[in-house]
Formats: sequence, C-alpha cells, structure tokens
Amino acid sequence: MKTLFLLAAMAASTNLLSAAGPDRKPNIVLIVADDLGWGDIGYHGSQAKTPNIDRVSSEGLRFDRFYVQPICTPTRATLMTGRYPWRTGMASGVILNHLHYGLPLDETTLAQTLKKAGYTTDIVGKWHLGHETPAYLPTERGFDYHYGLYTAIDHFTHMWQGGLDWHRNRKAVREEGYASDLIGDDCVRIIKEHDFSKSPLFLYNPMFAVHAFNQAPEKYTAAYADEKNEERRGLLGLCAAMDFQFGRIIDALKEVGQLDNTFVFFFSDNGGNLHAAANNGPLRDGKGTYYEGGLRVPAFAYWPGKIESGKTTEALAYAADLYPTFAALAGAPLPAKPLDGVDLAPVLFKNATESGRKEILFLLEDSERDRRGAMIEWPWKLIRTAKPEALWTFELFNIATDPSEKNEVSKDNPEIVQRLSARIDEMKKDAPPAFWKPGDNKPPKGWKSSPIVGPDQE
Ligand SMILES: [Ca+2]
Repeated sequence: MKTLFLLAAMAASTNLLSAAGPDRKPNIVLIVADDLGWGDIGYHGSQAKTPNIDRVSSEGLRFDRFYVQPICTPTRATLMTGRYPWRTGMASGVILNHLHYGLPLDETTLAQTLKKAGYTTDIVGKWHLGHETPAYLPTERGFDYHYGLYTAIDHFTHMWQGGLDWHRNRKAVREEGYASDLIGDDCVRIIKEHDFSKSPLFLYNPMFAVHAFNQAPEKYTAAYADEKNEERRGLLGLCAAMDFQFGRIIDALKEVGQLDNTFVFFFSDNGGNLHAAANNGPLRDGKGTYYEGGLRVPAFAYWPGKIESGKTTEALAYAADLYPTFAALAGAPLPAKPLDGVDLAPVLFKNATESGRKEILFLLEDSERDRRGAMIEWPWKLIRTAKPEALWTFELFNIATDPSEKNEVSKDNPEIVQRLSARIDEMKKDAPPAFWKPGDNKPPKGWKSSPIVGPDQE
C-alpha cells in the first residue's frame, strides 16, 4: 500500500515537472471563423478591418493555399477526425436542428487524441457534429468542457427556429448578450483560470462569427456607417467582432505568460456566403460551391519564437492536416483508422515549401438526385456535376495560373479530366452512404423545434 502511494506521488511529481519544465507540451489554440470569405480579411485588402488578425498573422505564417470543404459540418467532421468527411458519411449537407445524425461514434476525435496526451480539452463556440443524443455532444467526444451552440442561432437571442441553442456542459442556459462577446469572454476566462503547471490546454474556439444572420451591435458596425447595404454592414460588424475577440485571446495568452508556449492556428470553415453579403475577393463564387471562393480560405499559424515571422507559404494544405500536425506537437498517439492529413511541421518550422500533399477530394452532395464532386491534383481542379440519368458535366481549371477560375480548359485536356474523374471514383468507392438525404435541407411538414435544441435541460 505504502509502495503504491509512493509510486503515485512520484508519478504526480514527474507529470508536474514535465508540464512545467523545459520540455513541456505546447498549448494548442485553434480558432475557426465561420463563413469568413477570402475578401473579408484585412490583409487581403478588404473593406473589413481586422487589425488584430492582420498583425498576429504577419508575425506568423500565412497559408495561401489552405483548403476546406465548402460548408460547415463537413469541414468540422474533417477537422475532428483528420479524415475526409465522405469516409464518415458527413460530406453532404449540415446537421440542421431537425436532423438526427451525428459524427459516427467509432471515430476518434482530435480532442480524444489530445486528451490521451494529457491535454485539458475545451470547446467554446459552435459544434455542428450532432445534437440528437447526449452521445453526439462534444463533452462525450473528448472535450472536458463545452460552452456555446450546437447548430445555429440568432446572435442576440441564441434561438433558432423557436428552440434555444445555448449551452454550458450539456445544460441549456439563458443569458443576455451578443454571442461573439459571450464566446470571447469564456475563452479569456478559460485561459486566465487554467493551471498550466498541471496540464497543457487545447482550446478549440469555433466562433459563430461571421455566419448569418448578419447581426452586430453598434460598437462593431460604427466604423462602417457609410456602408449603405444593411446586410453588408452587419457582416462587416461580425468581422469586427471576430477580430476583436481574436485579439483578446492573444492578449490573454500573453497576460498569463503562455504566448511563447502556445501554438495558435486560425482558419475559416468554408468560403464566404454570397447570399449573405460576403466578399471572396478575386476568387470565384462562394460557400456551398466547388469554386475557389467556397474552398480556399484565410488561414495562418502563430507561435512566437518557433514559427518564423512575416512569411506566407504556398504549400498545399487541407483541414485534415491539422489532426496529425497537432498530434505530433502534443506527442499524442494517432488513432487506428488511417488519416487523410499530412503533418505540416516541415512547412511550419523548417520553411519547407511543400507539404507533401498532392491532392484533395471534395464531395458535397452525392445522392441519386444531384451528384457533385471536385478533385484538386495540383495545379488542376476538376469539378464534375450530374443530374439523374445524365452524363457528367466537367469543368477543369489550372488554379495555379488561374486562381479566379475564368478559363475552363476541360476540352483541351481530356486526359487530365479522365484521370481526375477516375481518381474521384476510385477514392470514394468504399465510402458509406451520406447521412444527409435530399430534402433534408427543410424540416418535415408540421415539424416544430423542441424548446431546447439537443437533449439538454435547463
Ligand atoms: Ca461555415
């Protein structure tokens, strides 16, 4: 008994030393903007002013070729599993209030993996990977703590379709306040209260900014009083809120003396929504499409003293790459299922100009009614679309020389079209059917939201 106690005490003190000593594991802070367009970030020359993001990214490494899926749930599924969302049935559609599915429970989430490596794992913001049963909720998927929403909300009332979607650790909470302010407050609180001598922190902050509705308090829209389009002014206010809260997180890390021991990564979950006044700059189209405006997003990494300041990389990267990258930083074991990501460490820390990634397969809807897929095999991008009983329609672009996708060149390159199309078929041949079915974008007739979204009680 005595020996056991002694061993336990030794183990505890060893953990303490390794957490606080020179070989301590870095904190990981992952901030994900929602629907932020390529042209709505200050450093891309935008009307939107994002001074904090501009400054911090200029002191880190900007990713110029960072790709995601074109809508919310598929990108988040990619991020949490390190796997293409079509491997998990999550590539099509988003999990709306009335839908019942969630990220399959046999997937090992990024949070579970980091937890195994000794991290405290907190998520503050939007989950969007299932809310039907407690088993789907973030606190059952590797997170020690969750605050925020499961699906979508009005930024002020935190309601959606008549249901309250605002929660703290599986308890519905009614609070006053603008969602971005409350989410930012909680991130700052977590950083200030965390005992970094006991465990490194993984803070995942999927913001709800800048997602529609385009609502923002006057303090965020005041700088844009000249903007006459109300939708656009609201979006600019959301960008200001996003940037302000981002800045507070960096300041909090500095205040607690953890900035030099924290790896920060920022990206947008998909391109800007052109139906909600977003701007994707010179990129074509936006959210929900396979054009660059839907898939190529602002992204950067920041770690003072570890990542060289003032650079932009052209290395091809995809949301799935963050899983192995974070796991390697954390010294965490990878899950048994094969990942679709590459460790970005050589790009981040050794100035490698290539990530090793050669291709990315995107699938949005792959049902009997509407089939759409896209494949990047650098520098080519093939988009293929078909309606029932119809042959594929192909579009091919050289996205290295034609980033705005103005020149469709499929007719001139039939071999490339054929190769990439065959590669899509090959990659997805064992994919399970998508959970999302045609018609799922609308609730069934007569459907009413429960007063609280998800299984929570007040
Ligand atoms: Ca989104």
